[in-house]
Amino acid sequence: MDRYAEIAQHVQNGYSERARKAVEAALAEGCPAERVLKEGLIAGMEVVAAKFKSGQMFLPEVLAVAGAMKAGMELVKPLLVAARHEPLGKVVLGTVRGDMHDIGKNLVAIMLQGAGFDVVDLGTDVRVEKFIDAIEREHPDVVGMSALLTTTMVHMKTVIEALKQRDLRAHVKVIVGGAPISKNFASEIGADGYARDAATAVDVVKELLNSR
Ligand code: B1M
Repeated sequence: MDRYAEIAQHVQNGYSERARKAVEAALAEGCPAERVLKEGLIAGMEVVAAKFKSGQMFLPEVLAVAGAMKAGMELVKPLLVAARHEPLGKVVLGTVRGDMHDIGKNLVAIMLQGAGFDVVDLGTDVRVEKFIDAIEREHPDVVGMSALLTTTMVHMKTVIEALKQRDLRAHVKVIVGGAPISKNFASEIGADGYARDAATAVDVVKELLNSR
């Protein structure tokens, strides 16, 4: 088993300490941080997501997996961020109200930072007022919203409506993403962009900034 497969296996098993050590070893051996992230950590998480969906894994196991993913990501993140130069722009990012899922949103943050953007991460369960306050305070170029639940994705529209009411909509581009989100949904709620994964999110944010 190569290092990447080993990391993916520890993530799948929810072994935080082993995942952390395997990531540490891979980086010490010169494995690129991008490959450790994609072929190790994300690959492991993808297997778990499929198993959870089909009822082969349950919440307590998934929580352990999330911990292992986080342990690995903490080592990879500074390396991806260190490669950056002058900020390309500022992005305010958060998982919407009622939603605690942050693994995908954190990946988007890491990828954006790695690509050279300043990211203000508001965390999870972000209420509309918190998005608005951050936008008024930080003056970002883009606001990014993540949702993993069909019951919380509706809050994305609430934020966009609040931006209009505060006359902020023209000053900030909006990108949305997350497992239940589609391009159609993004257009319906009036977002400027949609990305199905973290790498695409970087491309979309760049396109949105170029289109201003
Ligand atoms: Co939850 N969960 N979960 N969960 N969970 C899902 C989302 C679910 C699809 C599983 C299922 O039943 N099949 C289901 C939602 C069903 C639905 O709404 N249709 C579900 C449920 C029901 C729940 C609970 C309600 C379960 C319960 O309590 N009974 C509960 C809700 C808690 C809450 O939020 N209020 C819950 C809890 C949890 C855990 C806490 C155990 C854990 C989250 C841990 C954490 O995030 N810190 C968890 C997890 C891990 C999952 C699954 C298994 C995996 C999600 C994940 O991290 N994927 C998930 C199943 C699935 O997605 N198939 C599931 C890996 C991650 C890299 O992908 O987040 O999709 P993802 O992000 C991708 C893209 O979507 C995109 O880029 C990312 C990277 O490529 N992306 C963006 C994401 N945000 C973006 C933003 C962008 C652009 C792209 O621009 C701004």
